[in-house]
Amino acid sequence: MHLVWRNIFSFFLFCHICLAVVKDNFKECEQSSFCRRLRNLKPGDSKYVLNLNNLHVSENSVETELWNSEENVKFKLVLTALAGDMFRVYADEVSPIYPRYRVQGVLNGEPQVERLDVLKRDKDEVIVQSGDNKAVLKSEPFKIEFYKASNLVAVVNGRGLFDIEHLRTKKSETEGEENSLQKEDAGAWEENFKSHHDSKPRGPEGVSLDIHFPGALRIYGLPEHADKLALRTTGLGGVEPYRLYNLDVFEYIVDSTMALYGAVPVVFAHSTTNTVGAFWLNAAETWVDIKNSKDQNVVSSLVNLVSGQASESSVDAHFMSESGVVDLFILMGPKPKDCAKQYTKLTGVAPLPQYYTLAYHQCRWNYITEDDVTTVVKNFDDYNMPVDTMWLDIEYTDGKKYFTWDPIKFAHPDQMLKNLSSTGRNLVVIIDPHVKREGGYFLHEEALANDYYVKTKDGNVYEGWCWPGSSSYPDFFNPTVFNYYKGLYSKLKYENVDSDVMIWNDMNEPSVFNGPEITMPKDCLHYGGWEHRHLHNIYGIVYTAITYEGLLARNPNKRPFVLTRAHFAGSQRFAAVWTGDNNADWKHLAASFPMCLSEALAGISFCGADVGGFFNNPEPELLQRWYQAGIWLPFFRAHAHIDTRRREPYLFAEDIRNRIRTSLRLRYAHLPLWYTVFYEHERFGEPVIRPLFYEYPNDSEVIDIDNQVLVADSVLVHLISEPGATTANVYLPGGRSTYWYDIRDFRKREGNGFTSVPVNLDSIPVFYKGGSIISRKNRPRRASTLMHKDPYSLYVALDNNKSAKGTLYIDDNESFEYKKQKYLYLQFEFKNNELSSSLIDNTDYESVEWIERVVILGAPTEVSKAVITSKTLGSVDLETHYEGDALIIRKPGVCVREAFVIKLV
Ligand code: NBV
Repeated sequence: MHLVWRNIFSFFLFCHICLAVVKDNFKECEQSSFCRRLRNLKPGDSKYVLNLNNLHVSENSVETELWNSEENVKFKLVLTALAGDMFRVYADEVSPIYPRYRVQGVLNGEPQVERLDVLKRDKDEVIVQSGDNKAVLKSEPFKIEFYKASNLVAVVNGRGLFDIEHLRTKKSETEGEENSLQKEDAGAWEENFKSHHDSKPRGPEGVSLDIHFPGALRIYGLPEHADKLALRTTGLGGVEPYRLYNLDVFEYIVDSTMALYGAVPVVFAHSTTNTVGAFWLNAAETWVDIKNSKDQNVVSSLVNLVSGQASESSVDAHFMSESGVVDLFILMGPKPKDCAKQYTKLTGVAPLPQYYTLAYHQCRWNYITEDDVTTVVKNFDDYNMPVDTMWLDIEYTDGKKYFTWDPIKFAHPDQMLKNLSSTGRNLVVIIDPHVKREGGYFLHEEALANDYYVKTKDGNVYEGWCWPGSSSYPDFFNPTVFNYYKGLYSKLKYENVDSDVMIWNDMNEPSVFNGPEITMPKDCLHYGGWEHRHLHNIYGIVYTAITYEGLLARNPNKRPFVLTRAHFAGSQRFAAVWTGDNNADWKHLAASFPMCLSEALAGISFCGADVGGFFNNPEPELLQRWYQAGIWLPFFRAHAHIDTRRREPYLFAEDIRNRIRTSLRLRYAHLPLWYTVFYEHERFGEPVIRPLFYEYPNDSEVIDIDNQVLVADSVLVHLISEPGATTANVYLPGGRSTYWYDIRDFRKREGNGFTSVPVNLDSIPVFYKGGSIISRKNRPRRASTLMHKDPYSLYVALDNNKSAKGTLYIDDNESFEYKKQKYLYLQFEFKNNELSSSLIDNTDYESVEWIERVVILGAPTEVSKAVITSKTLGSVDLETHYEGDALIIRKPGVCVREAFVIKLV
């Protein structure tokens, strides 16, 4: 047996060496029996009928019987109105042979319900209303239409693809299918499925549902895929449905609907007049077919052309899951902002992170000794490049036994941590879920003794193969294991050290080298007797919930930082994510923007991609462009595979070093902005980075743009993802009355759509939006932790009315005191030639930072001086001068905590 595993292990390593995604290791829909079955459902009249004679009405919901008329099986269907303009559609079998799995722990608490009124009720149709939202339940064929005011925005079962496979009726039929498939394709996953049948004859239990979005031009969502932001039509040209199944895919390819490490089953259908979302709460393997009417057959467009009929655009989404119940949330919008807030209302937001976690992270597989770590940091210092956090990959452990340290290379972790924190630096170490099966390893022994591991279908401890060799996997769904594992983080606590070790969770899909599709067999058993198939996609989020809680229990005064690879809806509450093992090529750099934008729309704003590319060695131009772009994604970390050449930025020639240093400093200068936007994300539930359509929903030109991000609504960044670029085709939105200021020279441009902007190697196009006020800290430092008392510079970018507004959030950068009103949330406003500040909330934080400079972009000409007025300063004249088109006000000298007015004279 061990020999077999060893071979598999060598194969796995070989795969890393040959550096190509092993596409055949992963299923296509045809090879997954449930996907094949559900995808073969034919559109048409649904066999499901709602028995509206039998309707139970409560204050917030209606409940009725749903009947599969062909197989005579009864289901119950509940439609509930939720607070914040949402509906929930829930359907489950009335008397199942076995209960179906209902997802736990993903929602941020039980959703708040809203009043619902029945407007009409007869045997064919029931109309309910909640606020200005309406739902119409139709009996036969079964359908639910959703209206925003009088506009039809979504139709559940519009194409008749709703199905809940009844456990018993189809068993023999499916077994036939399984057998015939095995002849065609004896994939390991099918073996698993078969053995599942042998052990526990639940039968097929797939769930399928289609949603039609009339009027929609595009649909977004369903991270994680290395694909464009706007989802494409599947089926066409053999494009596979978007697959949601958390998998460890080596060197993934871009422009693909293949599954990756994370799965967030939410979509947003968008038109210039309306946006509506749908969240499919299901933790089993899921595939989603998308049809954009724009891609539908040319013939029907021609027919319409001839007949003079304008065909309305629409999008269809068809969700297919292997098991579970139907639990669908319709987010009624009507704008992208509303949908984003509705979704975070359901699944939560990212808690405000510590300030330093928004700064630069330096990682590599691996920094090999404590001295190595010290030397790298020293080099950053010597070359005047800022860095906040050093990362240790798996080699820091004693033989891949997590919660231990290599006794020789990392013999003094406390000392290492002290050294780091003495210069304001922090440490993150990796902790993976697999446990080395080695006698004497405390974790393995305790897990064995206490029966903590996931079991095989026969009830034995499941053994898989991962980095440490033979490994087992704790069953984190068991509350006892949850609490036990949580407690382990106290082992990484060092007394008398200022900084806490933070955590990177990897391989938590879970990755199993010799498992089907490099993961855990679906028939493995979890707490409560649930098979792995039902909850696969939430193994990773549960693991990160433990980490978050473990860090919090270890130090209740410091905000935890966790980075995770596997993720699901709601992961934002516990961890940041990165896009996994990308490659050092231009296409992967290009993919980083749409991938993180998609995550951000799906609630997971704290996202980044390995700067430089994980596999392979980036050419210097690529590396520079990656830094220039990476500083504008929320999570900013450089990382590299163990086989790559060292590429810490100070190792390069002077011109390259200078450009990377400039990028790093630009990130550090904008940390007050990032911190403020993260605070606002926690408070208001909007994404930290946004695609253009989010802020400009009425503009049909922007619906496919995903090479630009907006930081909140005020900074626009255009990615350069090809070598040798001399110009960039930047889309400046908003129309002629919207101004965009190039941050390099403060030149003003109008929002006229596509604009050719010259570029050289020194920078990529970045603009401040006219009408915003951005707070920066421009003094270069070695680490963000050393910038706390540094003064602010305010960049006031005027709009066409010569006014601007902006916010700034300030607190102690690390603790939870802000929850006790110890913070400042400031509003700056410029109008009538006056800049003023005021407090948004009646709170206080004893900030000593002051304002050292105000830069006014698009400033009035012929200003000769400025006068500041504040309580402590009284009235003082300030020096002003012009730099190009910008007016600089030097040294206002006022403490940021104090209200002030600066008048231009
Ligand atoms: O722990 C090693 C790597 C890590 O560096 C990378 O960031 C993860 O995505 N890990 C995957 C395991 C194997 C990578 C080939």
